[in-house]
Amino acid sequence: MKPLESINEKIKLLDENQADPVLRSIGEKVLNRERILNEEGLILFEKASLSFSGALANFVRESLHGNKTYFNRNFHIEPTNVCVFSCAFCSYSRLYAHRDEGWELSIEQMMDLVKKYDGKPVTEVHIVGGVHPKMNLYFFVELLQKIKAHRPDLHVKGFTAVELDYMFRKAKLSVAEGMKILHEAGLDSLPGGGAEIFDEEIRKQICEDKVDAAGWLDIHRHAHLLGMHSNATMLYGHIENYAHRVDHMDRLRKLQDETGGFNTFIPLKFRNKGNDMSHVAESSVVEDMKLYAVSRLFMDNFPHIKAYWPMLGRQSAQLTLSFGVNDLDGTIDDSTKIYSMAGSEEQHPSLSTTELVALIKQVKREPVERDTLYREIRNYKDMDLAAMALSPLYN
Ligand code: V47
Ligand code: SF4
Repeated sequence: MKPLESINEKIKLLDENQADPVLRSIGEKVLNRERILNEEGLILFEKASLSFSGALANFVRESLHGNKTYFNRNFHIEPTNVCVFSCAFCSYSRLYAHRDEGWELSIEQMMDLVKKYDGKPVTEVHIVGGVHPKMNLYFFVELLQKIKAHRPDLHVKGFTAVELDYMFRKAKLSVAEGMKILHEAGLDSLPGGGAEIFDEEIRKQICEDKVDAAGWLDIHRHAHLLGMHSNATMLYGHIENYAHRVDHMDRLRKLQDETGGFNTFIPLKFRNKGNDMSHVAESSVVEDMKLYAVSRLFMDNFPHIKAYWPMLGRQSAQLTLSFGVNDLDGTIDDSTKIYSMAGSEEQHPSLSTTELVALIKQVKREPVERDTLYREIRNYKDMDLAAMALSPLYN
């Protein structure tokens, strides 16, 4: 069979009803592993059936990772929810004037959290919180040094670009200088938070006063220049439209072309409880799956697409594994409040290794434990769930 005929056959298999020539040409590009343009991303959002985008996204996902679905064993530290900013979608933060309603952990308290995991097989701590006016760069340098002195092999993924931008400006340091200091103190990689939606008009309405798109991208660029990896998020399903999503992904794709430093793209579903945007309805499961599929198709230079189960709920997270997603983040151990406070169905997000492996096996994928940099630690494909459930190693 000639290559084009074979592609047409594949598209026919993807969706018998999909006769639209523009969609067919996008499908051909994807099957040939060619980059799709911004306007083609928009067409996928606007015109494609869920089955068409989903099947194509699954093709890309399986070409890159086969059946493997990654997860890690991790916990969070949220140093504080006191924040100088007041993003309209945030249910978690409290202004400094109301800090009695929130929490402010000392270094000793955070080290006690780290020590709680002594002897346990976690590989990553994710540090993220509000932007506290008094927790400065040197406070976090001390924390990082103490974590590394206590447990050198624990990967520290910490601080959104929003927290870093504030820390560096307050310390009167350039991004390059500030990043180097934190990296030398023990910061291994950056999480993807704070990106929200890059479009300036939308940003003005949902998070006006924090770091802008150019600043967010510049911080990640500097991290990549130091050899650090990072993730990127997109807060979706609120007042943005499809074009804003495509623009957001395009800016990330361009930086990734430049540096190659991003590991994972993480779409975060807007949850509407207890914040100033509670009047905005949450997106439907169909819209969620469509977004994951289009993300996989558009972000062709991002190796991984992650569904963050504490935000999405574990059932939707399982579904995403058929729509382009190949990573579910981690065990979490009920150590984050950002999503439960915003109304996620996961009010105490915690999954044992056995439970995570079972979730992945239920949808016939292959569970693979990874470290933060996606080095494989263990493949659970042939592990017996009943035996795992009885072992303290996995519960
Ligand atoms: O930037 C806050 C989001 C992010 C809400 O890099 C909300 O591995 C939905 O970025 N509805 C912080 N989302 C968390 C984050 C993250 C999470 C997990 C893994 C990684 C990673 C990064 O949480 C914020 C914001 O976009 N957020 N409030 C809300 N109501
Ligand atoms: Fe502060 Fe982050 Fe909440 Fe914005 S999203 S108010 S920066 S904690």
